[in-house]
Amino acid sequence: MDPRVEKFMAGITAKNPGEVEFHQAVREVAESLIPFIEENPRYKHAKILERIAEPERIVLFRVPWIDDKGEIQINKGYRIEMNSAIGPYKGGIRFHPTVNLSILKFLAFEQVFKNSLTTLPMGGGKGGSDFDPKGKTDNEVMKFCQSFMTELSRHIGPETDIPAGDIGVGGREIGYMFGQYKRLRNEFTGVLTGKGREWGGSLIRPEATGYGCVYFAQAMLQTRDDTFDGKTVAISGSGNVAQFATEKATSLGAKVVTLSDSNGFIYDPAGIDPEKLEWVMELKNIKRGRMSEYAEKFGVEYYQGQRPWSAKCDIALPCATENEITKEDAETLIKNGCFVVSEGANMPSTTDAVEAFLHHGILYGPGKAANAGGVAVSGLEMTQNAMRISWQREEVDAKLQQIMKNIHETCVRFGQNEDGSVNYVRGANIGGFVKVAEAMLAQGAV
Ligand code: NDP
Ligand code: 2IT
Repeated sequence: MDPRVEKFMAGITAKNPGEVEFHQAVREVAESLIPFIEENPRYKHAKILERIAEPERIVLFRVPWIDDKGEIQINKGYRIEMNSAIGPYKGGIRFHPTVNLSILKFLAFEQVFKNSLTTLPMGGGKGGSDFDPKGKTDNEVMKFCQSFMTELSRHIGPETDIPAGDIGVGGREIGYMFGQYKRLRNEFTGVLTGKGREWGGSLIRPEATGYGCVYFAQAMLQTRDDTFDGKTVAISGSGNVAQFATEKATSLGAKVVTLSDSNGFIYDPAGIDPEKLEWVMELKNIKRGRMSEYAEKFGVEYYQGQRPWSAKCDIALPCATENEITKEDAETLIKNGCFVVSEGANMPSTTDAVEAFLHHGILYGPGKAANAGGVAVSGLEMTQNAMRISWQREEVDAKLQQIMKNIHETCVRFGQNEDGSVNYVRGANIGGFVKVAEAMLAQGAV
């Protein structure tokens, strides 16, 4: 235990009582950064880390809407505008019943470092609502999105704050929110990313997070002269990130044996091939069904109420949600021979799970590096919108691959240990920090 970290964290805990996920995310970063800041007193005197841990602005609002029965429903709406030192606030919107201030602040905090790592000019933000899209009709989702955007539209804009998707927010929700923003402001602008292809969206944005997470794992494997070919992969989740991570890993010759949702996981020893994946995409994106139906359809095992980490694998790609890999899960993965973990989700590993990965020399890519492909292509969508052009699929994919390689190199530059191994946690935290810190120094005490 580093007493300097403990002192810093005591301040964070006192200022932000009860926000356990936020404390967890800040502590992980502080552990990497405080020794680095001690060596660079300019950052210390300017209290850069203390400032980064305090959102520039938080907007909290009521979201009233009318359900299909004519009953009024009330949800909470949030936007955390965390840091704008290197560009306008940028980050997703999450609709999930567990959404609260602590979760959104942890996500916004992570986003600041992640966006910096992409090399693109984007500050950090995050937003959302405790609205649960599950079981709602399209009409109800539209009514909710319109009400949510009615208030949010006052606080965002293509030069100010550009939201995108996250858990529970995909193409459908972005469409309803974009339509309402345009109607209120009478402006057709790139105020949201993840838009449809026909109205300003970028090719590869739907694929970007999952593909990017696999590209990052590929770069880590390359440091050991290894590839995805012939590997067994366990993936959690079955939403946007999990689907495209499955697609890319399979196309590189790996066998993906698990997918999950909040009810349980499926284990398919033959692998989730492209045909089965297409079925999953239809199940999840159109029918909005459950993974248990996969087990019935393809005659494989379904593990109710469990997460996929007991499945034997070489590579684990957590793509569902925060704290979904506990210390016990991490130990099980390691015992079963898993040696690569690349995080598609944000903070999916608990603090002691991360410690276990680092202790055992696992190639461990933390979310802020490994899942940065999504926001990176969002940045490319903003560029295309500003230029009023659209790039071809191959062009965007090539840029995404280059960005993930660059992020990997940054992690190596700042995270290499004396024995040549790489601590990607330290590398990502310091690599993401430097650009933001320099910009904050240049801009004075704001
Ligand atoms: P989706 O809503 O498309 O899918 C989420 C998946 O995770 C679903 O299978 C869902 O199951 C499962 N899940 C969600 N919450 C829980 C929970 N509390 N417990 C167990 N399973 C859960 O979201 P995305 O795929 O977009 O996001 C997945 C992760 O990736 C999140 O951590 C997100 O922050 C992160 N991320 C997303 C990016 C993007 O571009 N979309 C970019 C970078 C990171 P169910 O259907 O049962 O809820
Ligand atoms: O966590 C994330 O990086 C996202 N949900 C994507 C953010 C974005 O602005 O594309």
